[in-house]
Amino acid sequence: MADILVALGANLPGTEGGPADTLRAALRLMPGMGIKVVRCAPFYETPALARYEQPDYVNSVAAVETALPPEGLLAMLHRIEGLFGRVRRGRWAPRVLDLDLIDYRGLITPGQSGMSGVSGMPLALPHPGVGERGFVLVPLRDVAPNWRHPVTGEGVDRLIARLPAAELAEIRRLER
Ligand code: A4P
Ligand code: MG
Repeated sequence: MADILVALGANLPGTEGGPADTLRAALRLMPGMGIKVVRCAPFYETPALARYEQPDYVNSVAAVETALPPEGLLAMLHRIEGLFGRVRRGRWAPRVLDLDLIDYRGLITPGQSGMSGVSGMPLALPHPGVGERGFVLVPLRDVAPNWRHPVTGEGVDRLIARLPAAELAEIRRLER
């Protein structure tokens, strides 16, 4: 059962090369940090959802298993981001690596409807906005086709069907 989901995103080159190289390197690192990658979706190139012009993202979603509790897992994900030189420059700024905890066994935290964009914000689960973002939902469906939004109960297919066709058309699967 794929019940812990981590979204990966990158849109700046880093020490490993381009965004796809960074994502691959991050996935390789996880097992050594107590995060077993059970399955990973293909990589997708997606236009940046941003307030200003920035490079396209490479996005994916991994189903993982871990003994870490949710806060411990998020802290570990932040550590991995740090290893790749992630600098927090503000909400929606371009980044070398973004690892978001999308769902942890259906857990719903009180602040989940709020925005997470402030550094040091408490854990928000499910990740705010997951239900409306093609760049998360499309790879999420690859690894967890039966996933339902923990708050609304809507299935991933239905959430994707609601997205604008123009947005979906711009999510391009990359060869690995
Ligand atoms: N935080 C709380 N809950 C969580 C959680 N479940 N997962 C806190 C991850 N982080 C969580 O995160 C901000 C704060 O949220 C941290 O203190 C963390 O502890 P951040 O990664 O520093 O900031 P952010 O990612 O810029 O903010 P935010 O609001 O999480 O943005 P998103 O939602 O991650 O969006 N366009 C495309 N095409 N693809 C993308 O991947 N990503 C973003 C970032 C914007 N546009 C994009 C993409
Ligand atoms: Mg993030």
